[in-house]
Amino acid sequence: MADHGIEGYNNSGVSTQLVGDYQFVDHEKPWRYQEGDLTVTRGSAWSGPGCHDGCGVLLYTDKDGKLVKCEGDPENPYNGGRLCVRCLDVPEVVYHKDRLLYPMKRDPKDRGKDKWERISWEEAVDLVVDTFMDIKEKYGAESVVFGQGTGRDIAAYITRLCWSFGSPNYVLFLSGCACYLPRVAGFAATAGSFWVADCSQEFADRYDNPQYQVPETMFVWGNYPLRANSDGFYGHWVIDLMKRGMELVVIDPKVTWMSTHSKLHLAIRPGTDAALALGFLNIIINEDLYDHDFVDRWTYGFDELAERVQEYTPERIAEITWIPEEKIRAAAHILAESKPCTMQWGVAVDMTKEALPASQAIAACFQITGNVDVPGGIIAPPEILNYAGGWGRELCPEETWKKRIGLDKYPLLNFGFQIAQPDELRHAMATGKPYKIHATWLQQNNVLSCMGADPTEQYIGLMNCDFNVSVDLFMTPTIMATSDLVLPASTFTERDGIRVGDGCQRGEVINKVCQVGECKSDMEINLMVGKRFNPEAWPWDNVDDMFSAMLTAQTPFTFEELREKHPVYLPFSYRRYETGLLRGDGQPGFNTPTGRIELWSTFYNNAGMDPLPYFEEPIPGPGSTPELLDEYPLVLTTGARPWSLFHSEHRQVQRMRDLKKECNVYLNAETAEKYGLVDGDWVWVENIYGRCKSKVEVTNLYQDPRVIACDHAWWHPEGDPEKLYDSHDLNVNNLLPGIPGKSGFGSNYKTTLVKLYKVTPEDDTNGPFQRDNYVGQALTDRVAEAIAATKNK
Ligand SMILES: Nc1nc2c(c(=O)[nH]1)N[C@H]1C(S)=C(S)[C@@H](COP(=O)(O)OP(=O)(O)OC[C@H]3O[C@@H](n4cnc5c(=O)[nH]c(N)nc54)[C@H](O)[C@@H]3O)O[C@H]1N2
Ligand SMILES: Nc1nc2c(c(=O)[nH]1)N[C@H]1C(S)=C(S)[C@@H](COP(=O)(O)OP(=O)(O)OC[C@H]3O[C@@H](n4cnc5c(=O)[nH]c(N)nc54)[C@H](O)[C@@H]3O)O[C@H]1N2
Ligand code: SF4
Ligand SMILES: [Mo]
Repeated sequence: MADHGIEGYNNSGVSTQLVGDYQFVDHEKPWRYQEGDLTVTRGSAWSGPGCHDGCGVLLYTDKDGKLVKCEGDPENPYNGGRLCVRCLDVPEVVYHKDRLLYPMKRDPKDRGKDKWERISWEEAVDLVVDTFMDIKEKYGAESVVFGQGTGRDIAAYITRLCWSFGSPNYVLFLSGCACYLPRVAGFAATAGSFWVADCSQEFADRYDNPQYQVPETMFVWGNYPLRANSDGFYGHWVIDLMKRGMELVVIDPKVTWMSTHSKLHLAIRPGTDAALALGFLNIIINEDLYDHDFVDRWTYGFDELAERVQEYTPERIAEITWIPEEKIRAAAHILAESKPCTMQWGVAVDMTKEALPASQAIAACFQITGNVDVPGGIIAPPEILNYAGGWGRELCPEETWKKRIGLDKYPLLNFGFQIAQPDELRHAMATGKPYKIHATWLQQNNVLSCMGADPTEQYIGLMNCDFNVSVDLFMTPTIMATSDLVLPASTFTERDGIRVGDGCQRGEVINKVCQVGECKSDMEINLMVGKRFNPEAWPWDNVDDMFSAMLTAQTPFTFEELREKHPVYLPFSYRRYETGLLRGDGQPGFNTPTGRIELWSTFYNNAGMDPLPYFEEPIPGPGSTPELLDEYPLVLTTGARPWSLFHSEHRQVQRMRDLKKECNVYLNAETAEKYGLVDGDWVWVENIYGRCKSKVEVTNLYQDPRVIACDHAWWHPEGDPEKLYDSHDLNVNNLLPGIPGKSGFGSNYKTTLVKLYKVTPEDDTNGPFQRDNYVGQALTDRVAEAIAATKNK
């Protein structure tokens, strides 16, 4: 991992140029050049394996075309030569013996058995096309689901495949879409677009740009940027800024490197972030610490917000969040008094049931203090290539579009969202209601081990399908359990590509330098299959032509031109709400109906939701179900990112596994002693929904004895395929019911109530997914029953 010890990124020495509106680095060498015996290719690392960033890389290949090393590109302003261990060691991933190398099919009656038959690409494509087209004819295109995982490089191509096939059911099987979308919605609802911390990432000359100003303070909220590098935000920018004088306030139940280097660490009770933000607003408004001029001129609904936050007094918020009142007050003052103050937030904000009002409340803290669209504040990135939300929505016929699963229950989905609601879709697949799902296409998604809440219901739904296709780099528990056909995908070193979404909107190119087995890139696969579904929607002869078409629709560059110029940046300026650059109609103001930041959201109001932010106690939890505390006394958070693993990936890669050996549950010494546990004990972590196995790590990082944490997405690639690599025992999502927030967005991935007990030889497995034992009906009933049962005790 690029470490905290190394020199901060300094742009001196990298010169930049402007062409038309675009700014780019003036490279001395071409995009591919020779260095001794090795060929060096400049490019980007945007997946696979997974990552949200796509740092600038130099890929070194030998005379046989073999990748020998991957280095950070010092001329790339994004990462300035730095790389994480997962990129530095990417040759081990590329040439790993467990890579899927060719298409394989299996008889559907052998699902769960390691009985695969190698087939040719022609046969594989015929099989997909014939089966999907047959299902479409018999049951309608909506009965085929297209699912992806997190923001690896697939959204544009899988949406186009889904919609050009005619299905409206494109999905991320993540309960309540509880990653990124709630935060996007929280900002979009109030300020018309997504906003991010300004770390100078919009300028090719970075911190040297004369317009830029270093923030006085950054709030790091439910995110650990050094490890996660999430959503196009390179974590080490935070350290670059700390070296330039910026201070931190960290809101995280865990002690981290950042929290120990912060001015203030608020060790919050998981799931109560909305309450904390509303508490900040209460203090900032009641103590008159907000920016009057900005609020008067540029916001809408301030009085209503001021009234709403009166119920969230600092005393009450201290009780809810388990943060001492004086720390809450101190943080609110830092937030309001730092000029500028910025905020980098993460998935912990999305991973509570009422995530939309949480995001809205946090956004408001930075909006009413005048930190919007100022240097070093929070900024809305201009979009170079706007395909991240999907490509080609018009290809799906209106009649079928109306059948998108979840629309009837969650009207918000109609307001700019183009996905199916994942929990409703999971229920539909298990129950056949409102209609039966017959086939799935899963690309970059190991749903049974990582993404899906309630993996048993997810499993039942997949098993109910006639035909499941997966596209992946490696065999996974999901593929072993449920797939009938698997297609082998390329890593970023084996493919061409362009970066089309997520955060900092620079134009980047991914360059192919090697070939492994018969692997093909996701883009090539989708182009091949898409052409057969709907030739008019996929008119290109090859992927480079497809990329050029995407580029020239929105920029002046072809793929070959971008290859040379990569990375390119759009011009960027501040206070665009004054200059009319934030709105399509060129008028000053924000991109909202009132032209102001809507603290009282007309958008939410129109969607039938509460227009103001609020807090609801997570269920189950100490605030909502205190009666469960006797049996389930511990608050559990899950899935804090480790350095070397990206979700369920990397466990077969020895170097990465050496850095993270097992699925751990983390407890402090007091808690461990109370339950008679020591380091290395295997325990069951159990709640009212289910249980999973984890290895105890006694740590002082969770200082509150009531709070513990567990890793997510675990399986043992070295384990028995027919026991699904222990996935069903190790998956903490067995404890997560998948009940979304009122809007259909948000879900409690990071908060529940559990107990711990030792694994014994007599009781050491959940067994396989239990189709027969599964209750099957909505899990809400199970919660109600479980709570009723404890009440009756
Ligand atoms: N190495 C690696 N990088 C990744 C990923 C990966 O799996 N591995 N996954 C990628 C993906 S898809 C995402 S969404 C991002 C997510 O990246 P982050 O947003 O950083 O998410 P986490 O690491 O899950 O959690 C961040 C911090 O929130 C804290 N936390 C836990 N519960 C709460 C809570 O209730 N409130 C608050 N305020 N804090 C809490 C955790 O202790 C942790 O330190 O990372 C991306 N990057
Ligand atoms: N308990 C708990 N669960 C969580 C979370 C948590 O914090 N706690 N975090 C959640 C979040 S935020 C997210 S976004 C989801 C993520 O969930 P997913 O994104 O579905 O992650 P994975 O399960 O790792 O599945 C990704 C699969 O894609 C494959 N892959 C990687 N790169 C490529 C590629 O380029 N092409 C192809 N075809 N395949 C590729 C990998 O080998 C892997 O099998 O997990 C969620 N799950
Ligand atoms: S953030 Fe890390 S893993 Fe992701 S592209 Fe950059 S170096 Fe690679
Ligand atoms: Mo995510």
